[in-house]
Amino acid sequence: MSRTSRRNLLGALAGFGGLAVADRLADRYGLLPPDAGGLYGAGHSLTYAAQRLLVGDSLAREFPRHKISASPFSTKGRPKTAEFERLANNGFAEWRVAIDGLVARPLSLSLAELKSYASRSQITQLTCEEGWSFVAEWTGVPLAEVLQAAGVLPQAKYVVYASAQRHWDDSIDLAEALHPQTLLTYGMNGRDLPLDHGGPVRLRVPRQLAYKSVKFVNRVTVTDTLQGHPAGGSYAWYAGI
Ligand SMILES: Nc1nc2c(c(=O)[nH]1)N[C@H]1C(S)=C(S)[C@@H](COP(=O)(O)O)O[C@H]1N2
Ligand SMILES: [Mo]
Repeated sequence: MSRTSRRNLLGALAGFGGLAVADRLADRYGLLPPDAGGLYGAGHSLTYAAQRLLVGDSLAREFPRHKISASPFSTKGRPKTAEFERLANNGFAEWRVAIDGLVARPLSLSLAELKSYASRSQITQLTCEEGWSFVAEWTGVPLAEVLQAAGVLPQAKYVVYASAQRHWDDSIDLAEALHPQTLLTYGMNGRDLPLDHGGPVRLRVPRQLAYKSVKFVNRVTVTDTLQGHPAGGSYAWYAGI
């Protein structure tokens, strides 16, 4: 988008403030999230368009070490399957994260293989939509590194990620997937990622609300559509903070 059209769009968003206007502009500039339309569509579109334009590629806030929360909250549930128990009892030695879909070289990564990529640690806040939050140090491999190794095909638009826990599969757009702070995490506060916080592998998406940071991730699929894929269940698909 040119500088002028960007300014015009921002002016329109600020000046009219109407959801219908924002919706039309978002549509015109290709900024409609996949859950646009329906009862809550206009509101979601406004958030997505406004955030994508105003925030762009900005970084989620990172905190100094002394801000790390002493007792982080957790929603605690874990996959209730025999397969998950089996993998856990074996120290997740057989856990795999598949990278597939619109990639040149599909991958199936063990924890050891994930850890062989250059890691990044960042101290960020995990913010639940219900109003609580905590700060922790997260360690993992930038999803961008893994996607690059797999070779993302040019028609890619979204990344769908699956959890070993039912009902938590979700998706993000490619920009968020390639953002340097979006990590496939396997460590928290200097130790292995605890099961309560989604171990052995959790996708941390620190620029969005906590429900986008899906725990027990075992598959990442690159797509050009979200048709037929779950997109956040009853939550808004785009959860920028
Ligand atoms: N697989 C899975 N991922 C999940 C959830 C879950 O229940 N299962 N809860 C989400 C929500 S709503 C929140 S607030 C955070 C909670 O993360 P925590 O348990 O590390 O505090 O995980 C998110 N990711
Ligand atoms: Mo949450």
